[in-house]
Amino acid sequence: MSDKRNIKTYDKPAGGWGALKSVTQSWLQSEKPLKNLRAMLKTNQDKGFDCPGCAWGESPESGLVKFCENGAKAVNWESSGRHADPAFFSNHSVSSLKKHTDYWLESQGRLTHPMRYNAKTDCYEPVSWDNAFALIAKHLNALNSPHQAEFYTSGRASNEAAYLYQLFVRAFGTNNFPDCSNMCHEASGQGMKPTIGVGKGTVTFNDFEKADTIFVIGQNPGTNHPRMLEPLRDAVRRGAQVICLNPLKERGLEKFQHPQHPIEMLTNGSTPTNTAYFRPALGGDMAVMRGVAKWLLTWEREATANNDTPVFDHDFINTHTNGMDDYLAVVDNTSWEHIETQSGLSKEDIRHAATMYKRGERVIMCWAMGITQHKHSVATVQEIVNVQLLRGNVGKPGAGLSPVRGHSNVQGDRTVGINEAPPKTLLDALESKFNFAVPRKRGHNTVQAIQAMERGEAKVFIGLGGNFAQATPDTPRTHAALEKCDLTVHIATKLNRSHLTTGKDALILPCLGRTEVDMQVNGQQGVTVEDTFSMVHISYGQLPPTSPELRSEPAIIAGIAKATLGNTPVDWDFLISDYDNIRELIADTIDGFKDFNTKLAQPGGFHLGNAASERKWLTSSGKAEFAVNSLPDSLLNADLVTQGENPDLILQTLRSHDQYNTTIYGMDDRYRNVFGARDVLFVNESDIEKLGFKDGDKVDITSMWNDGKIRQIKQFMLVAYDIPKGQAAAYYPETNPLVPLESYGDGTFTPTSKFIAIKLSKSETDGRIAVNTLSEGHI
Ligand SMILES: Nc1nc2c(c(=O)[nH]1)N[C@H]1C(S)=C(S)[C@@H](COP(=O)(O)OP(=O)(O)OC[C@H]3O[C@@H](n4cnc5c(=O)[nH]c(N)nc54)[C@H](O)[C@@H]3O)O[C@H]1N2
Ligand SMILES: Nc1nc2c(c(=O)[nH]1)N[C@H]1C(S)=C(S)[C@@H](COP(=O)(O)OP(=O)(O)OC[C@H]3O[C@@H](n4cnc5c(=O)[nH]c(N)nc54)[C@H](O)[C@@H]3O)O[C@H]1N2
Ligand SMILES: [Mo]
Repeated sequence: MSDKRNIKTYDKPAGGWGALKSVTQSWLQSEKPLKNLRAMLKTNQDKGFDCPGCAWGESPESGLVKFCENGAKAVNWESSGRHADPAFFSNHSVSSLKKHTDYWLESQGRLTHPMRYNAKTDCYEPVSWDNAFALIAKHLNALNSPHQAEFYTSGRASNEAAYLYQLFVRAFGTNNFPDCSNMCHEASGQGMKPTIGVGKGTVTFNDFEKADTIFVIGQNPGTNHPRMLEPLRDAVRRGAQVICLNPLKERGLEKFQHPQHPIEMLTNGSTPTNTAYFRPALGGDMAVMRGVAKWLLTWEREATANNDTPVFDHDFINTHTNGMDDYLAVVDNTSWEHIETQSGLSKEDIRHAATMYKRGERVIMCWAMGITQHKHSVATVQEIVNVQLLRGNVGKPGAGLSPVRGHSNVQGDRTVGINEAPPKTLLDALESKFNFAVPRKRGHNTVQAIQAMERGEAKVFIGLGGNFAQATPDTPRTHAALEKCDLTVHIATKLNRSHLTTGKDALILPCLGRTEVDMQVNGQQGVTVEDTFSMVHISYGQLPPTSPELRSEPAIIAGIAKATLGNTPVDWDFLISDYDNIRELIADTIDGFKDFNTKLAQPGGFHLGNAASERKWLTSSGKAEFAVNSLPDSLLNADLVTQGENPDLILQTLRSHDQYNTTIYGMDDRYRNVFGARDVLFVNESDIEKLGFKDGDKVDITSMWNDGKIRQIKQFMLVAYDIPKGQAAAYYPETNPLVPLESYGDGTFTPTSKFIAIKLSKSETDGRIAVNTLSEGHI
């Protein structure tokens, strides 16, 4: 039976009335509409709080309303009036909670009390903070080696919390810092560091106003960075070019109408934000960029022959770069046939993109998960860098590289030391300041942490925020790995599935959210975050805490540290009595934070500095390096190629408009015309037919890998969609059971969430499954 329920047309532009309606709904559902409205108006304002949504930076102009639809959802979600309190936990055993969807779990509201799992009753029961800390200390101190514990961080933790956490963990003795960045922009840092000397974006907000050309590659800002649409739209208005590379025609990039521009709303008009839209194959962007370089080289040679203006920026190349000739040799050696097959674009399409690129004098290239979650992501990032270097588009106003970060402080967390492979300079600085033997051994990233728990080597898991069990690949394996632990601890705001994948002992430690007032001995505290443009600013919570039992993240970390290590290497209580004390330590040990507390007084915060943006290259040669990488022969796993196995489709996993990573706000994806469902698989109509199915059929999806394991999710509805042939798309995290743990990026260990080879089969029973049993149905 074909079931086309609720898949209807949404032809309105991004933003606009739809966004306003959605914001209103999230307000009302929060059950605290008036209080939250007051908080909303403080979002991203001076003396207000930093939006717990994405990492996009602010316009330096004040007075603008600086929240967006999805920021409003994030705020309302955090400041929910509902409570998952001790009574809730005594009514629901862990086994019974596991039967609910991720959406239902978080909808139960804010966690209010520290809770300890009791295996006998299969329930979480209240525990005092002191007993919780003592239990953690007992487990940690019983380990044979500090490397048997894993300390996860999600990207919402403030600089102060993250710094205290890394200090505690390193004083305990390990660099085991798996973090969400390992699954996110790892490839951006690893691609840029050896080439331009810094692992962060080189542009600031103001550069967007000066650019004449902006590339948006593998990113869906309409949903994930809505405030980015505004500078894109402004750019188009002043005649700049915006060039999108995305296999899907994402609504926010196609049309855009801003809810704060009433005239546009009334006329339902919209300004197109893209001037060209290219739809490459999944993983095809390196080939696209190689093709762009090939055209530039062709034109450069023609220009030389005809004595025309050169295409390359020779002054820049001669003064600032190294290795161009070797790079141009691989460009020459890459065939157009190879480029066309792998990119999914024709030589002519790429000529179009290259022409637009060449026309720009100041070009910014932005990218996100469509670039970083592939096997060859580092090489792809480096190819973007190469193309930018050829025309001197790094380190001048209006030009540069912009990996647009995800979580609101994921970049800051790395800056202050959440890093399993820390630079020597950081470790040396810590060692000289604190006088303890800092661990030098490289720690575990996310994939290695799961493998260590699976092997039984890692026995304690502590999560500072996030939802490790759902965000990570190979879901059943990851769950089993977590459940093998002696102790799992989650510092969290809301209940999620990670809390239900319990070790023998398990704790949930509820913390204050970014929106809440944080009172310590010396009064109300602010915390700092770093946005995607390396701007650091302070954030003050506005709402009263959800429960008097809540503690701040720094206070919880200090509590764990003191119970485990005593008052070494620092006086933990003193540090949290006033977060200025923590910031003093950051100022002394982390680059760019000199006079931290003083600088925070500047409205809008301060910039951490970026050497590459000043054309200072912190590489071993002292110059920007062209990277010489060959285009992969095939993007498919080599063993599958050898065995001659052909997938039905290549799947990318992505976010709907109604979710924040594993937090599901609702079951709609307005811009993609899906309402009331997440168990859908977007496929090109002709592929549906070719594979012998009909639009609306239910299918089981199996991924292909080389280890003989069967990874399958069931009962997904086929949706005929405007997607290139051979591709499929479906929502994360439901699709994570399909991603093999060993399928990760070269050098990055980032799961290849945007390139999964799959086969489809008709589901046995074809009836509609209840939406609220979704997650369980698939695992
Ligand atoms: N509201 C909201 N905001 C968020 C988040 C959220 O979940 N909800 N998450 C936050 C986080 S942590 C992050 S990292 C960011 C994520 O921000 P995005 O990277 O925008 O997130 P995805 O939904 O994964 O979208 C990937 C985009 O890349 C395209 N794509 C996929 N594969 C390829 C490819 O091979 N090549 C090209 N050119 N394009 C490709 C997809 O079609 C899609 O448009 O957003 C942050 N902001
Ligand atoms: N298949 C697939 N998998 C992916 C991705 C993908 O595109 N496809 N994307 C990857 C990416 S880019 C990322 S960043 C990761 C995200 O991975 P995570 O960062 O681990 O996941 P989130 O869903 O952001 O975490 C949500 C939980 O954080 C807690 N939380 C919220 N606010 C706070 C707070 O202020 N403090 C604390 N302590 N806890 C809080 C809540 O309890 C909530 O349930 O997922 C990755 N996984
Ligand atoms: Mo992310």
